[in-house]
Amino acid sequence: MTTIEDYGKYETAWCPGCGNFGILNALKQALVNCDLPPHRVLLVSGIGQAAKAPHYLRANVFNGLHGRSLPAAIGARLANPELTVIAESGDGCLYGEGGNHFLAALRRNLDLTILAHDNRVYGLTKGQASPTSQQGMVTKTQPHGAFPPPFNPLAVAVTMGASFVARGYAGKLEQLSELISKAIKHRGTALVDILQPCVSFNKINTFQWYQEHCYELPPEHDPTDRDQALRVALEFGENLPLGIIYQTQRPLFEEQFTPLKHGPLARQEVSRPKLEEIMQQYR
Ligand SMILES: Cc1ncc(C[n+]2csc(CCOP(=O)(O)OP(=O)(O)O)c2C)c(N)n1
Ligand code: SF4
Repeated sequence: MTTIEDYGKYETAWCPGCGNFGILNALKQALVNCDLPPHRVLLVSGIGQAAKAPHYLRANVFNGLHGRSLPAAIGARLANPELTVIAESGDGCLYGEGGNHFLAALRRNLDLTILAHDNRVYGLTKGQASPTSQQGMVTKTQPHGAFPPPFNPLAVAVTMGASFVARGYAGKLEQLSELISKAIKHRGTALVDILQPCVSFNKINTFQWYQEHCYELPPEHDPTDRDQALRVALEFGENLPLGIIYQTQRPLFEEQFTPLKHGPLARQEVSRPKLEEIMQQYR
């Protein structure tokens, strides 16, 4: 049986009080709830404060370029579908630099989990506005306030045909670890956008602000109803719903990827003579 100790305990480089701590603890708890031993888990991230999260868990880790967690996660999942693959990204990394990978991943529907640490700011580079920053937010690089309206990740995910779309909050640990467990168990690409205070650079969306503006989706909400899900996802201002917004089942990309019919790529024999033959065509 997997225990929380299996995932280790490490010193972090985050500011005291950062919302990332809650996400890290919720993820560990979810992995234990799913009884997943660390050697079966791969955490993939890009660059940022959120992207450091995999460094603080004892599991397989790939830390790549800013915005590029998803291409690496998709490649790893295709090479070895026996791994549970979790991509962790900041809102800048996932929705800004990695925006196109985000759209492609939702359409493809591989079996992977995406955790967006959404602090609505570029934390690592000291507080510039990110795609999800509130309109009008004043920063050192946006002294007159960020003017574009914020990117709504959940509405985009529902309209792109994502098969699991949820919102959690770093200050509600139990609910968050339950959402992450459900996302991991879901067969398909699961997005959990996690509202995360950045105590150093986001002075608008604080723990208190989220406490006042988040509400739990009522039991009447039917996550299989796409129209209802879209209406809920479009609530993206003063009231922010928490919970599973949309869930459906559709074919996995892996199941349609012909080479995997012979088992995981990681276990398939490479024919050196055949490879040589192919290489000759390009010489
Ligand atoms: C292609 C590229 N552009 C910009 C940077 C500089 N950079 C590093 S981290 C970062 C912001 C990270 O913000 P976010 O992804 O929201 O994560 P957070 O630090 O807030 O968790 C930026 C702009 C980079 N490393 N690579
Ligand atoms: S700058 Fe913000 S996101 Fe980064 S560690 Fe500090 S509080 Fe957390």
